[in-house]
Amino acid sequence: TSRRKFIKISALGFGGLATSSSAFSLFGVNPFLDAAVKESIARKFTRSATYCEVCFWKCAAWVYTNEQGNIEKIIGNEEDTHCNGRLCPRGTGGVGMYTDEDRLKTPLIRTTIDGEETFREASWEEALDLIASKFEDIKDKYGPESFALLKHGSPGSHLEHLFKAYGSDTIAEPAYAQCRGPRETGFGLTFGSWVGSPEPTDIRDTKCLVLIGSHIGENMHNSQVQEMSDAIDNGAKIITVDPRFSTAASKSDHWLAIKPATDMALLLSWMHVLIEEGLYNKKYVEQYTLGFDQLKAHVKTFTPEWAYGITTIKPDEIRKTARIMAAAAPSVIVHPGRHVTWYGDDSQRGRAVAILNGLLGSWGNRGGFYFKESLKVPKYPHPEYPKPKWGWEEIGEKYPFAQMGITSELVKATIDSEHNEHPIKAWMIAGTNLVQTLPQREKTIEAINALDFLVVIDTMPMEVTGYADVVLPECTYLERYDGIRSATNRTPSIAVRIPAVKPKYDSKPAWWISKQIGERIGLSEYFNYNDFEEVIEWQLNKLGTSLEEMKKIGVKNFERTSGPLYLEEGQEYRFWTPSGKIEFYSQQLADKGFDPMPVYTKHPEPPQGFYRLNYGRSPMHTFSRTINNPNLSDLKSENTLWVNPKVARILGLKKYQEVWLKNQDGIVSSFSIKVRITERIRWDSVYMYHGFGHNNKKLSRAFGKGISDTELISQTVIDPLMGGTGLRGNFVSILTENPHKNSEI
Ligand code: MGD
Ligand code: SF4
Repeated sequence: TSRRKFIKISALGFGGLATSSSAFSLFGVNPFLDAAVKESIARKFTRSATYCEVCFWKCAAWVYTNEQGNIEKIIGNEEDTHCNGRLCPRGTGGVGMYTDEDRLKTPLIRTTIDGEETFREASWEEALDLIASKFEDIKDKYGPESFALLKHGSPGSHLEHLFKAYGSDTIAEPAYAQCRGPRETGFGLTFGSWVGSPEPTDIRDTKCLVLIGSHIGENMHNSQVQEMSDAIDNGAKIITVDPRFSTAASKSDHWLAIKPATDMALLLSWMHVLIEEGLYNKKYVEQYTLGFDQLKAHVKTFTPEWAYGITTIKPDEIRKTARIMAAAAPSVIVHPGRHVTWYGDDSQRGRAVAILNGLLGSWGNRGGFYFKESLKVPKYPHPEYPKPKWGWEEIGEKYPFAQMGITSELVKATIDSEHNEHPIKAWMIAGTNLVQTLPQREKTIEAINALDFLVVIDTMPMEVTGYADVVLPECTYLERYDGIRSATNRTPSIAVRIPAVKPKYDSKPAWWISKQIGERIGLSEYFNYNDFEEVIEWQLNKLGTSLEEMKKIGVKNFERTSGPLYLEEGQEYRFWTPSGKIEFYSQQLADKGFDPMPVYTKHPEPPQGFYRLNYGRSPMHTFSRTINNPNLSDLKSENTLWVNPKVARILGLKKYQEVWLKNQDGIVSSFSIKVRITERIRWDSVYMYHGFGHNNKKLSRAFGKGISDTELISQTVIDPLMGGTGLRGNFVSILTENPHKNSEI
């Protein structure tokens, strides 16, 4: 049946890779290799341990290199409890990040030749000297706080060390305010604990999984996808709430095709049913929660009939699904989602999801949320960091529940730095393609233009590198050491990243770059090692192992020490909230003038002739970083525009017709996109995969392929609790004539 096909998501990907690239043809279906084949591989090839950097799940893997020193393949490390020994298709294709001939090859410095700005190649010596002099200049003129770091992924931690040693805590990453931040706030306020990554969702043992705009399967978070297919095999009920018939929806018992932007009404109504029908987990609620009576009164009027008028989901369907959850409770998961910056009330929606889980008693129970554990990797000794006079917390608007730097506030403060008591004058960008990642692109560019200095560290010539004063080519994860991966799971594990090959071209690892800059600006004592290998060795020794051992095994698993995975029957338990209970009613919110319990707010709807711009992940790609990867681009080279047949009829659109999009503010897409006519999307929305539509011509495979959703996001709604950027309130009209006919892009 179609439910079983889900498992093949990964098999499909591997199959595709096997035929699409000669490097993979030999061992394309790697997760299923038998022992004999593996042994013969081991004899022919050298293997080195790594963990994947194609997304941030960090699955441990073996990299096999042949006698000529070329990487032949990457396969999952069987001992890794974090990924169960399997990689997703992107991870298998990760070698493309190394082989990509478009990679940055040498440091570049902006210069003007004949009145034209261009890059010239430079030596590392020259580029690093220049950067170091800028670090000194900014410090002398404004203080170190005025140099900001915008980062993502492994390079970020090395550079964060440099910045903190230098005296700057003006640091932010898009994975917070443009991604997971709101759910962390919502769950933090309710359970006193962040969800974190990976989510401690006990999907393997669940009886009911509820996905709200979270499309596991396309959102290829390896072990979650594996656990979800196991859960399906075990007969778990899947309920998917999505305006789009996602892959997860196609495997679901119930697909609730909700009207976009109305999820809060559904969540409140589910609470209403659970409480009014007495289906909530009474023992659990009594023992562990606070504010049930207030919640009961609060949701009294949120009947399924009320929600129907808002969400377009039939009252019967709302009741039925609430009863399914209750029947499965406490082995039920209302998934917190991952990319949750949608409509600006996202932390409150996170709260609603958390409260629903509280009513069902899923937190701390088998098949719900387990108590996660990780190993603390000891810090390599260094002098204390100086205390910055100000940092990300002082910049821009104040959000009382923000716990990390807010990228968009940093951008705003940079634009405004002339009139700002906390001026931001220079940026280092590492591992994030900010121009393609933050909405309101013109603001990011305006901020960049206002800077005294911009250095970008990347592996590829991306959109953002084009704006830099200095570009530093980092080598890929396959060519470098990085910090120890300590995974947070049912049981702790660590994994190491050892270079499988020498850095190609003139590229260098971020740890080396940080050390070189640090030494040039008098911070040598923070970099008290010759090679990062020494740092890892020291840390591994403290953890009772060694680099030598880890090179052989790649991953080390540890026993739990924090106690059982789940609550024992009736166990006393103190949650990390002020009251020690799961807070249905949040005094913390009330004290700061926010709604202590979530409320439904109506969000703008598409004007006549416009459709809501909905976007999500492609299983073959991670944001914009993989689109040019030769292996992954082979599998999916461009995005398409999902359009409902009704809309196609009205507009006279044909299958695969080329169209352009224009948003509510008159912004027109740079490139065209092909139409995919499908019932899988509601008539009031269109959908596309995120990450495409690159406009850097240096990306030979990705340039001009498909449309960038980010480019069309000019309206945002900011989450007042933590500063998250709500991205889903944009509307587009579909143009069938090329709007750029007379202009060159
Ligand atoms: P990418 O666009 O993939 O993701 O935002 P980003 O982190 O900016 O850019 C990653 C950059 O890192 C690329 O330039 C890549 O070449 C570079 N890179 C890859 N590997 C390395 C390396 O080893 N070293 C260095 N130095 N650089 C490397 C992600 C962010 O985007 C997130 S987390 C989310 S959830 C949001 N998603 C999202 C969305 O779905 N839609 C829209 N419109 N915007 C979004 N923005 C957010
Ligand atoms: Fe790599 Fe896939 Fe794991 Fe992400 S989920 S780390 S891309 S193998």
